[in-house]
Amino acid sequence: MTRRLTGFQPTGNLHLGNLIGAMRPLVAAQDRPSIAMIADLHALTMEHDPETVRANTLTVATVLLAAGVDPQRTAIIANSQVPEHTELHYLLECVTGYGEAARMIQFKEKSGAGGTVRLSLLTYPVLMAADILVHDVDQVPVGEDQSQHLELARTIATRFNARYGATFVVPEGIRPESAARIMDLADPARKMSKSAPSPAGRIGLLDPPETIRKVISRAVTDTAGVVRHDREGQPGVTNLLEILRACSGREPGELTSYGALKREVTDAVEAVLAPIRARYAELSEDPSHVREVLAKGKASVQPRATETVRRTRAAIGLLD
Ligand code: AQP
Repeated sequence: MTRRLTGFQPTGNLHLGNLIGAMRPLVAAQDRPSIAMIADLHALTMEHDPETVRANTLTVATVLLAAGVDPQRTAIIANSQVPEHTELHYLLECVTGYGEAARMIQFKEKSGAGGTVRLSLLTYPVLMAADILVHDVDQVPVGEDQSQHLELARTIATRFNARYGATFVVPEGIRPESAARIMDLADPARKMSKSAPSPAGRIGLLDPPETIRKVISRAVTDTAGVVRHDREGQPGVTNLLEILRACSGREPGELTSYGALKREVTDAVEAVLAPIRARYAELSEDPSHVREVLAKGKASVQPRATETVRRTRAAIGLLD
């Protein structure tokens, strides 16, 4: 059976895009072996506050549980807690070219933003390759922005296998059918993102209803005055329609005004987020539970990860 890995960076508050694009497809596919990985090591590639990263890691794990990820079926792990990720990272660096890493669009964008560029930002895609390959995963749901990194993981795996013998499963990138790309409500040309400078276009999964209502009511639309699906011509309205479809599970009926559309979207989003918020509040009463879930996730994936690293060390020429 196929094995999947879905990653989440603990770089800020999870939002509706993360839920619709990644968490719900993960929950829907829990009949197959899956890993939900919190990439806390990746959160160290940019300027960060240690306490914030630690707190965010626990928050992401709690939100995953609140959104329906079942730890009995899906291993929830933090990549920093499974040291095989970092060990494999180094071994994979030894088969990756500097030019390959420096060519990554995300590296160019983030390193061009000014300030000190951490070496880990350059090698981030190699760590991502290790995150995937260490678990013998064969399917990785990825958004467009990560497809170049997945391609590099495939290249590294294929090259290693060719040079040192069959060692890695070569993973395939998939786009789950149910995953829509949710755009920023204030700037529908950009995707909704944790790290957008302004929260005006983002619906946080734990935002109170009043904030959600305000953000949706101020969502950018257009002057056409017609509610229709037209990604090119009416990106804001189209984004609202896609959110409505994703949250209500049905096609919207006849909507005659943007006001009516926004009210429907607000109700549909609230119906999806209210139970997640409630479950999150319950889970937060016992923080040790989340720690236990992470420890259990680690224990369940570690035997396979240890075996992959053993295989890799042997193939590349290290002593056992
Ligand atoms: N707007 C989005 N619509 C649909 N899916 C999305 N994902 C992210 N944004 C959207 C998917 O969520 C998963 C986790 O994303 P991530 O934590 O790895 O970070 P990201 O892809 O870089 O998302 P963010 O929220 O924009 O984070 P920052 O701002 O920190 O870069 C992934 O499966 C992603 O595709």
